[in-house]
Amino acid sequence: MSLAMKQQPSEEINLTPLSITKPQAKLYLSFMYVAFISLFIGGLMGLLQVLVRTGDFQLPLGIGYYQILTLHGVILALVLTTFFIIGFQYSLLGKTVGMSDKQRKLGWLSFWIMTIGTALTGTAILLGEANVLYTFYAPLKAHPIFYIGLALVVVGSWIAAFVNWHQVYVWKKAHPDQKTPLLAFMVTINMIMWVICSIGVAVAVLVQFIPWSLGYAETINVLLSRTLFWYFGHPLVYFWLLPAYMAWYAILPKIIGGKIFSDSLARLSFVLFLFFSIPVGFHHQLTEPGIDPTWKFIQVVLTFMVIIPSLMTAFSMFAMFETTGRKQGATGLFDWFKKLPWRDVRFVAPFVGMLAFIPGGAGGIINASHQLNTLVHNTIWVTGHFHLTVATTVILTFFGITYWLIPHLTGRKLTPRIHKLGIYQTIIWAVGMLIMSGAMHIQGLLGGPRRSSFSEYSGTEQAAEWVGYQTAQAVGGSLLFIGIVLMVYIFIDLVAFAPEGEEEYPIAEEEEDAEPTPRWMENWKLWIGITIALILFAYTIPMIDIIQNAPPGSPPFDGIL
Ligand code: HAS
Repeated sequence: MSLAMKQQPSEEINLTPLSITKPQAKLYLSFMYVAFISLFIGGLMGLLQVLVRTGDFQLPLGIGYYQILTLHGVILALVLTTFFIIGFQYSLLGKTVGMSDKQRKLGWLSFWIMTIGTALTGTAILLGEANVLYTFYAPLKAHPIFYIGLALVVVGSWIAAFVNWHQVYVWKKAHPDQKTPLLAFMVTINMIMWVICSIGVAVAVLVQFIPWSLGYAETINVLLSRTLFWYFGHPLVYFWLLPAYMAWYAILPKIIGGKIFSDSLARLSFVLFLFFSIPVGFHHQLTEPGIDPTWKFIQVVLTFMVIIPSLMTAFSMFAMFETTGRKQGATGLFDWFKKLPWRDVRFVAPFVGMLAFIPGGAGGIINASHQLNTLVHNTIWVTGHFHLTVATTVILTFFGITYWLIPHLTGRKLTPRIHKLGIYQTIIWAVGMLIMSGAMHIQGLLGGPRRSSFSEYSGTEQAAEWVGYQTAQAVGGSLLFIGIVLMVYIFIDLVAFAPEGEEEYPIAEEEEDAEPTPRWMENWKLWIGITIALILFAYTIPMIDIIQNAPPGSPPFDGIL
């Protein structure tokens, strides 16, 4: 019997709905500290990369390009995101369903395990012992500490997932007749998706990479390791996206003075993400030999299914903006647009993120189309795609959250000065990304490879064509670094220097006359059952094939220089 089931409701459970205590705030903030330190380190590496790729800058002190590229990818894509998300989600649950002292202590355990893991992985990279990039594709081999550190980050995040589910479970026990608050429902889904998908990378790391890097296994099944990675890697991108969607669906309406457009639609889109995020990893391996084309085709079809909940989200956002504007007196077809709070950085930053997702999402649809993928795969177009999606849509939404979450947790005010600085920060980010990501997309279409340092490729004409775009990327990347410095300054101000006061934790409500959300929306057994069935359908036969008909395994390559 679980802990919660043994407890009596209410008194012993120590629910703290709708208020965040100081010890809780300390836990949530700790995750944010790691996230913002990561932002600075990762951003600095990004700046160095774009400078190297102009051909006019050399890294000092024998530092290798692939060393900083690995640090950039790991620290931004894996560490910054995971820490921000877990800290944010803890705060969402603390606010909507409450957090007991026991849960908070387990929250600290998750924090420390993740932090130790990050330190180990970071050390391996800094020592030049793990030049394997964030996807750590075999047969590139890193020091075992790199993989052990990553495994610890995953284990810490699982503890966070179990704490989150326990928080919701305890609340549900105490409120059996009420629907789970929307944000708590969304966190539950995101963590179910995360745990199911990260089992793939955990198996790859524990069963394949660690024994191989320690020398216990001579060779590695390369295709199996990549397949397990992408079983994890695609849902990973939705693990980043869904917290941004949480803010779009359930927080932005409050900021713009509106209501949630549809609670049921929001929940349904999250359930669809759970179904279709995982059985689609092959769309990252479309050019990979050794996977039967039928199964690639099936996973491409499933990939097109995962576009639907994003289209539902786009519809929902337009509807929410329009209804809010009309309630505030807008008339005509597009007047509501003018009613949006254009001076409120808590709105502007995520809104620019949404705008970026229009080309970012369209690029994803291009990537997923098998024939077009052959044109863009392994080119820097893909890098352009993910700088629009994760590094703009997601990160600008996270910045938007930072403007109210941090002062709420530290008991300070978002001053007009910081507010204005935030608007400049958003503009700088948008312009920098437009230049950098735009140049990456074009250079990719001209054949420019991704994951590569500056090279003249023995003076070929085609490579000479790319240099102008690489210079443009350096201009955009430098603007982005200025954006990072501004954001870190804003963060420090909100943590330690802004005047004391109260900042709202904005959680939107439903319309008074909203249709009730159907009870079957919380049929967890059904949702998890369908998810597992889809995964088994999409992966069982190709996995057996990959294992049974594997070519000889590969001995390790000790990283790239
Ligand atoms: Fe992707 C590669 C396909 C979304 C991240 N993607 C990557 C990689 C990353 C990444 C990191 O099929 C590189 C991995 C690596 O290192 O190799 N991606 C897709 C598809 C989608 C998609 C189909 N990706 C994302 C998101 C990411 C992300 C989200 C991060 C957060 N991606 C691919 C494929 C590859 C790939 C292939 C492999 C390429 C290769 O060959 O290597 C879809 O989910 C996209 C659906 C999105 C939409 C947009 C909806 C728009 C919305 C905004 C509405 C705006 C409003 C504003 C309301 C259909 C919701 C109002 C505006 C007014 C004007 C008022």
